[in-house]
Amino acid sequence: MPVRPVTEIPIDPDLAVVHEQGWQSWSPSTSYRPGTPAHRPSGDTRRIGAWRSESLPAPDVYRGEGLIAVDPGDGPVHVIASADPVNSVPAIDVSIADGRAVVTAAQDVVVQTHEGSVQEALARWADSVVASLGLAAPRPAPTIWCSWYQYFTKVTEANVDANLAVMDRIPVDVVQVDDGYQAEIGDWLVPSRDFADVPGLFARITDSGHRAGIWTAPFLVGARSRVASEHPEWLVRDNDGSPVNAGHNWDQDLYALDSTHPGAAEYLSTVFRTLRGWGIDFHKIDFIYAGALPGRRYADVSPVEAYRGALRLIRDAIGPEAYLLGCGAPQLPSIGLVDAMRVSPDIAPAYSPPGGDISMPGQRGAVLNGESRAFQHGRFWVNDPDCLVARPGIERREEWAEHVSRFGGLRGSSDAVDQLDDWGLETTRRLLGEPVPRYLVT
Ligand code: 9PG
Repeated sequence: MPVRPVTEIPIDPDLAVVHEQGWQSWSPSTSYRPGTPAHRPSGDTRRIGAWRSESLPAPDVYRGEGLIAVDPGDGPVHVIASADPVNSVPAIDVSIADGRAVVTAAQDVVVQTHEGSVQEALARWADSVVASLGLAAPRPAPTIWCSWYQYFTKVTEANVDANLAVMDRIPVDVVQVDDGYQAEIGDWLVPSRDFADVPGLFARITDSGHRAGIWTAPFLVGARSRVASEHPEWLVRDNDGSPVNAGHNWDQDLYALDSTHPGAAEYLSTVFRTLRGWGIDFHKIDFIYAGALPGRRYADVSPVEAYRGALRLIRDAIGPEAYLLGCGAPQLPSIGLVDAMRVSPDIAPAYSPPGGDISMPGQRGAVLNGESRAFQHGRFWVNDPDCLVARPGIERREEWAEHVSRFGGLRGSSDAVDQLDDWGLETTRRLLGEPVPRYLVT
């Protein structure tokens, strides 16, 4: 669809800001002074894995995915957004020329003007979305312990058991096993070498009085997986017939599962019904941008329709009571379909992300997005700013704890419990026990 002019907003170049909404959890989302370059990916793998796969704007153009805001500096904030933000997420571009912000978009957008800060204006827009969709208030999140930020992919069954034995030191509802229990990306029901009995482990978690949580990346298929070799017909394809590039991680190419293929849909349902049968009722579904990649699918539906259909399928399989956390997730297309949403790149022991790429793990990017997406909390879902990590060795851990306290809807801890010193233990207890406000931006 051709790009069309939307509006031109006169700005004060010294005071104006443009606020970009990124596509998915890890996409940099923040405000820029006109003339300041926006964060952009270093190459194709980063573009696919953390920005949006289709295209990038010219270097001097600001882009919001379905949502952008212009604060002219001397008048109300303009919010420009998709007319149907859950189903259609056009890129909305802003370029600055002759003291004006020139807005263009490829599909229908609406323009709202609101007094107040950019966050307040975005909150008013989000209120209008909530009202038009008739969304119910999000369910409060349980507190969680997550294996990732201590053990990463090296986690073992013994590690989880060891933490379970001392979990009563912190106020945790859900014990969530992250990446590492599975043999391969896509083979969710096949255990890795370091897990002898995955269902048994989840039984021990529930027997200990905790709820059981699990990580999956349900729309990714690793090139090394059984699913990829046994069911090539389940992959989303490019026009030339090759599987679409869903990124690169775990030392392998990644493909996208075509959830509209009946076989793949049945497989997804079986996976999540099986996890439910293991007593799991907290699901962190990750890298789910892969479910909305453009490409050829079995059914003739748009990428966003396919994505929303796949989330509904997962919800049907996990049951209405299970708590669903999206991660690596397209933001606007997830509205109404998840309980909580990761709104930022990962926290990491190092403050600055590798190579300065703000979408990579590091406190800098996590804080940037956590603040920028505060308006979403309590409206679309519960915001997950990523886990608290409070053990010694976490760079600037006091600042991170402060961020989680201010911007954390979902409260998680991701340290080996016995690695926490007095400060770490006290801080973890305090933050997991704090009441979470209904809204972060009113
Ligand atoms: C498990 C992890 C954890 C973590 C998730 C996600 O851009 N990247 O290459 C990228 C890789 C991994 C990543 C985020 C971004 O981490 O956010 O909490 O579950 O997967 O592999």
